[in-house]
Amino acid sequence: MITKPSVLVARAVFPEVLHKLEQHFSVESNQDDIVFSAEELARRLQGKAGVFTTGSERISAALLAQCPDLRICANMAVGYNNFDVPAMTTAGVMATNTPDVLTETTADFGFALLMATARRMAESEHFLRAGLWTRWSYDMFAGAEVHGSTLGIIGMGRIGQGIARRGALGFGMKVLYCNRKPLDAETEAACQARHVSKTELLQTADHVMLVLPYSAEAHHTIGAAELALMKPTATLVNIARGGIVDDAALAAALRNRTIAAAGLDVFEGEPAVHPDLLTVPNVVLTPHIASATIPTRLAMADLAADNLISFLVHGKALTPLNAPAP
Ligand code: 8YV
Repeated sequence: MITKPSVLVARAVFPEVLHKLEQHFSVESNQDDIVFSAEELARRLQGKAGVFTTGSERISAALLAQCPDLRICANMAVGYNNFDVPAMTTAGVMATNTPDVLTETTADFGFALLMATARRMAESEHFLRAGLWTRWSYDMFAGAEVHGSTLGIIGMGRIGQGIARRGALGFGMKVLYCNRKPLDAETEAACQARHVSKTELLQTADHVMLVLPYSAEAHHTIGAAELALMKPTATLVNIARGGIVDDAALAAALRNRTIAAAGLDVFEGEPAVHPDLLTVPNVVLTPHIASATIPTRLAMADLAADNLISFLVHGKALTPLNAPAP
C-alpha cells in the first residue's frame, strides 16, 4: 500500500480546500484556528512533508532545523516576509506564495481606503453614531479632493499598477510612482504613471499609497523625516506590511497635523496596534483585510493547496519563490 504524504494546514481554511488536500495527503488541520507558537508549529511539523501557512506562521532557519521531513511551505499570501527564503533554499525546502489571484481585490481595497481616508468617512461616521450631528455646516468633515489630484505610489508591482489604473483611468488622477526598477514603457503607458524619486513623490503627491513588499531595506520607508516632506494636506495609505511605516512617528504626525490623514490596513506588531494610533481621529484603521473577499480568499487558499499537490505529487510547484536542490 502506498502511504500518502502528510501535510499540516496551520490555520483554519475553507472546508472544500481541506477536502481537496485530503484526496492526496494525510492532512492535519487546525479548524479551531489556534495560532501556533514556534514550538508548537515545530512539534506539529514532525513527519510532515508540506505545510499550508498564512502570514502568521514564521518559517525560520531555527524551525527548519527541527523539521527534517519538510519539503514545501505553501503560503496563502502574496507577501512572504514570514518566510526566511534563503534558509529554506539551503534546507532544500520549496517556498510558494499566491500572486495574481488577489491583485484586483487588493487594489480595490487600497482605493477604498484612500477614499475613506481622504473623505473622512470613519471620523464622520463616529461623529454621527455618537449623536453629535445636529445641523449641516459648510465645512463639516470637508476632506481632500480625490479626482484630479496627484497620487504617489511607492512600490509598483502588480497591486501598485492596479491602483495606478484605477486612479488614472477612473479618477483622472496624475500618477507618480517610485520603485526599485522603473516599469517598461508599455506598462508605464497602460498605468499612465511617471517614475520619480521618493523625495519628489513625497513632496508632490496629494495621496501617498504604500504597496511595496516588506524587506529589511524597506523597514520604516516612511518615518518622521519622510512625513515631514509630505504636504500638510496629504493622506498616507498603507496596505503593504507593518514595519514599512514607523507607526509611532505617524501617530505623532497625525496628531501634529504634519499630514492630514492616514488609512492603515497593516501595523507594526499586528494584531497589536500602536496605542497612539487609536487615539488620533484622523486615521482609518482596518484589520489587514485588503484581500478579504470570499472569492479571492478561496482563490488564494486553492492556489496554496494546488502548490502542495503540484509539488508533492507531481514534483513541480506552480508559483515557486526559490529553487532548492532536489
Ligand atoms: C493575507 C496579505 O490576508 O497576501 C498577502 O500578502 O497580506 C494578505 O492578503 C495575509 O497575509 C494572510 O496570509
